[in-house]
Amino acid sequence: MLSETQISEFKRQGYLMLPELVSEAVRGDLLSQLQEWVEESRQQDANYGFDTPNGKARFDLEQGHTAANPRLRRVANPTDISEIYQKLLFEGDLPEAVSDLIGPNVFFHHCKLNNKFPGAGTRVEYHADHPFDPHTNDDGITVLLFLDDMDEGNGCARLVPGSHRERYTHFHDGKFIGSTDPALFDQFDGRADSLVGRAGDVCLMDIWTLHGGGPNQSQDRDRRMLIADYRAADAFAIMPPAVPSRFYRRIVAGEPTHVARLREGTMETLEPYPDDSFFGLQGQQAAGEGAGEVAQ
Ligand SMILES: O=C(O)CCC(=O)C(=O)O
Repeated sequence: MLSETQISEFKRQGYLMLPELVSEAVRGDLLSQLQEWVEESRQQDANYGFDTPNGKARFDLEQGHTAANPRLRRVANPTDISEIYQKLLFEGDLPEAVSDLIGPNVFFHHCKLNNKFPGAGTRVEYHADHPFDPHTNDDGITVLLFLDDMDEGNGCARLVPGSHRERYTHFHDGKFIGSTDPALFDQFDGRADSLVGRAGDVCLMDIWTLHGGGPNQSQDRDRRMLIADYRAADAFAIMPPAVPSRFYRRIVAGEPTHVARLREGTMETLEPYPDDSFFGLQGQQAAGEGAGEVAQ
């Protein structure tokens, strides 16, 4: 599906844009499902939905969430509760494009839906994805599907080209903090590309590429993005998945294997962290958490 030129571009910059990959009809179905979850969230006042494989909350609410002003900022593994998401992520163009980059045998690792609603204060601090889920090798892709038009005004992601060839610790004082050292954020901002695009576009990102992004400062523009993590079938986790899906290790291209491929070198490993929220781990409180309280 991908040309040699596209594959070279991916290898050079650590990401590749595929414009207009997902149709308006499919996007409409994904968004209607999200809207149902937003409506349901009106009845909640703290993170909820603990029917997940590790008992952490599926639905993450930003501080300030109320019934009148719902602030559902993230849904972990929408695939686990919606067939629309399964169909898109397990069949067709997305697994095919991923296998063009990391080889014929690919498994689905997990996914999440990030909802930066207008006025959302939530940011994403610079991090790579592999340190959250280290495996025996690094052949993995994160797919970013734009569900809305995105630019800096509504908090598009920022990707640091070339950073997939660099390594930065995600630990501070011996603790996994879910981001690189905050002292480096300005430097990364100076190097980053703003991931500007239209609804339906897809970005394929190397799991070592540093990425982050600011809040949605617009008054009326949603910024909803589906994020899915895929790995080569011969990559085996060296710790349990951070956001486990009930479809974890489902083969979406090629064949399964029981033979792990190892890469040389070193890698940071982490204990499963207690936060149920990615944003909590990065130091941003969820609804129901008191001011000044440290997320555990
Ligand atoms: O929503 C975004 O802009 C990126 C989020 C991200 O990197 C994540 O949730 O892991």
